[in-house]
Amino acid sequence: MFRLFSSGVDDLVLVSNPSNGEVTSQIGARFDRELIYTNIGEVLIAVNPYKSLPITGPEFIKMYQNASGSDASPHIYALAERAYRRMVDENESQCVIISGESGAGKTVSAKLILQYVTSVSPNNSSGGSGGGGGNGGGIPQYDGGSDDRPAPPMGRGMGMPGMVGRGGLPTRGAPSRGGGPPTRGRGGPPPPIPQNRAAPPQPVSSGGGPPPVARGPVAPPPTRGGAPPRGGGPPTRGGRGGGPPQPVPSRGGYGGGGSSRSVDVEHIKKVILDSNPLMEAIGNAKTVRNDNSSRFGKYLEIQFDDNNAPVGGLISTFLLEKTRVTFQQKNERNFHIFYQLLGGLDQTTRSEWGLTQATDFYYLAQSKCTTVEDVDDARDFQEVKSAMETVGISREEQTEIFRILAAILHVGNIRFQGEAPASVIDETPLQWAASLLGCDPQFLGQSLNHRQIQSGSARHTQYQVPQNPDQSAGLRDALAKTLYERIFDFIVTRINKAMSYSGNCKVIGVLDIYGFEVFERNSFEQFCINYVNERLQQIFIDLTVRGEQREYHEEGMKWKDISFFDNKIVVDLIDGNKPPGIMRVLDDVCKTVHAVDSAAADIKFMEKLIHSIQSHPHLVISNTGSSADEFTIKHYAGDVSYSTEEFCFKNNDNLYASIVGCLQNSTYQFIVSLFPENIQDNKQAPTTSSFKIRQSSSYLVTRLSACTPHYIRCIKPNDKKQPMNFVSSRVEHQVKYLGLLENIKVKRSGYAYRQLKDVFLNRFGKIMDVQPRNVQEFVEYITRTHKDINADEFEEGKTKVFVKNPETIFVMEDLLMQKIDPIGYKNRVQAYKE
Ligand code: AD9
Ligand code: MG
Repeated sequence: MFRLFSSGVDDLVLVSNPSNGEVTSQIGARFDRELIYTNIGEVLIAVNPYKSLPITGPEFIKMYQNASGSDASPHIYALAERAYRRMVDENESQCVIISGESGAGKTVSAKLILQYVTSVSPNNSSGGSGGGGGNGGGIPQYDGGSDDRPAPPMGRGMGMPGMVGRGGLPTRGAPSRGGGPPTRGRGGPPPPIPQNRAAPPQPVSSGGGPPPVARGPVAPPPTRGGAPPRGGGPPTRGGRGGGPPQPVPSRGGYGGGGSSRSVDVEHIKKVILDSNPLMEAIGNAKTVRNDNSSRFGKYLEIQFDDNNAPVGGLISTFLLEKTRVTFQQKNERNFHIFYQLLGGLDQTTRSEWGLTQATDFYYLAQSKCTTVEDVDDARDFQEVKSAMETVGISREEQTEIFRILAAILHVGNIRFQGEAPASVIDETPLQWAASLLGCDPQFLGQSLNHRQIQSGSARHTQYQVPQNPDQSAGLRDALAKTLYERIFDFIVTRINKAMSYSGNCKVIGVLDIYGFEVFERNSFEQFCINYVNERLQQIFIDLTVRGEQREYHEEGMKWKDISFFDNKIVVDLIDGNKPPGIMRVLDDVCKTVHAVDSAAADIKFMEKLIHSIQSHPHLVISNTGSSADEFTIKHYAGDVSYSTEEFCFKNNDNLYASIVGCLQNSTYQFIVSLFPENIQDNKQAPTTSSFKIRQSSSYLVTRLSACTPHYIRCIKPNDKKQPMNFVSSRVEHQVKYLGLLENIKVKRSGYAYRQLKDVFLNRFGKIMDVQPRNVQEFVEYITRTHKDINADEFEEGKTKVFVKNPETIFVMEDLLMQKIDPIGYKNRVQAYKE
């Protein structure tokens, strides 16, 4: 069904009177014809159809691969083709920046880009590309080196807003087992892991540490799942030979010491594609906005060699929403992997690990939502396992990972009561958790109801401070979140290892970060996410609006700047140094106020904020009294009020020494290896979350700025996930805050076309019988012979010629065709008429 307004233009630059309403109408008109893609110059707008349209897949890839840039209708493949082609032709790194709100289609878009690029690129590397080091694409590399190259300057994601790069998870040598575990007289054997299970054979303990017998967590009493079978005895390390062969990624001569470095490109392509379901399992969740919402940001760089084949890749992640492990809103779910595990794990292992159904575990049950329409968790679990194999996570390691996930579920069921130190209401979950983590249950219990605090100027005095039930629950949740985060980091590191490449390369980066968020109640997480979005908006403005105007100035053109909202002022408000921005104030408070009392620290933060940033056009603090607990930032995308509750606690993101100490004494070497830090070393100043997020977004901005950018602006047409339903008011809001109008205006009143004078004359000069000597001669000729072309269409800068209207260029292209290929031109006109 058609709307009243026009059927919509391919490129919104052609809209003669652009307004937010008009732009929305144009996009809507196309959407009604199932045209979900529209251009603004080279920016692609993509509206989520919420239904599968027959516009993707191999046939379409072929079509776009063969179409030359200007012939192609707006499509995500056209954008992908442009990026790939430019990388090939100009030997330059490219990036695709995808933005839009939750559920707008960013992740789907990112996957389509990957699908396109992996499918059009060759399957063989150039081989023999020589040793590591440099890169041809002009992108800053932190190191051209090997797998254990240093992580990018962004910490290793210990905090909520961490960012993991390759090599992010340092591997630890021999664990320092300082002090030894507290031994109690209760040393029964740990719940044994049977050796001769049917499928899949899953030997444990991937090496290094002592077999888990030395200490004795008590076997959990049989509850729901029945008693864990006590057969078997402890797994022996020597027994590994009996396990399945470790899947070693076949990578040709890679790492084999040979001089030829031909890479198994097909394998790399498989890793790139398979890493998606794996990353989604551990990083995505059902939210009220999106059944498969990404709860972390992801920047994937695919590395290409001289043959333009993908020979490697690097994933950087950031802002993992780890609070989701312990808390979800109503009707949302925890990360997919938990449900996949419960649905897909074999029965024997389930009962061995005390796994029953989702509703039995508080971390999964609290939100009253455990299933997602049209999602088969059990089937997805198989896909995840196979993806793990692809990236070289062995069966043994898979078991280690799954066991920790099971432990997290039991941890969530631990409840406390009484005075400090709080006591555990029911020992069962504690014992399950302890046994699955290879810890002594009493030691684990102690780490939860006591907090280790360092004191004194050199912080060498340690106190065990008893915790009340609420505080103990906080420690319990910290344990769950930390474990989860370490698994997440481990998997990212392994994917990166499977894709690692150290030769010359240029990259195509794809950024899929979760968009601007406004909830009823916004906390520190939203504050960080929205900050990153402000930074991304800045790059967008810089490249599409400011950059464009800068070029006109540089060329000495007559040009009146279009006004646009430059959000630098908001970015400075958040991360500025002088005057101090909000994050700086927060960090100062976190440094000085002892974080024991988190509420007091939040009050102090608010006081300081009011004091240091008294008036700012983008900051509103309506209640400046002693009970002030909220501030509002006027973001580029709208106003957001943040509740300061727990700001300091979350910013500090302490790793509790007692918890780490407990896990470092695990009988499972795998767990020990996830906690390589030296908790006795107090010299290292703890970095705050906000510091890390500033650092990782700067890193991101640097990486992106070194590439030629391509933009996809995703739009969500309605809030009910309804297929093909376009709610104009919802779309108009997004059109507004995405700054599309400014983008169009600059493009329109700017120049649709620009080219170096020689190149321009070389091409269009052919329209004339005698090659023109300069631009002026050409303009005189063309305006004399073609009355509909005006002289003010053209402007000469210092080095380039600019042409206002795209139509003028189309007319000139036509004239050129008529001149150089009259027969071909006639045929095309004929074909068009038919
Ligand atoms: V979030 O910020 O991670 O919560 P995204 O990533 O922007 O969000 P996503 O790509 O996950 O959204 O899209 C949400 C859902 O919309 C998908 O699961 C699909 O069901 C649906 N979708 C999105 N894009 C398309 C498309 N091009 N064609 C069909 C689509 N369905
Ligand atoms: Mg997403």
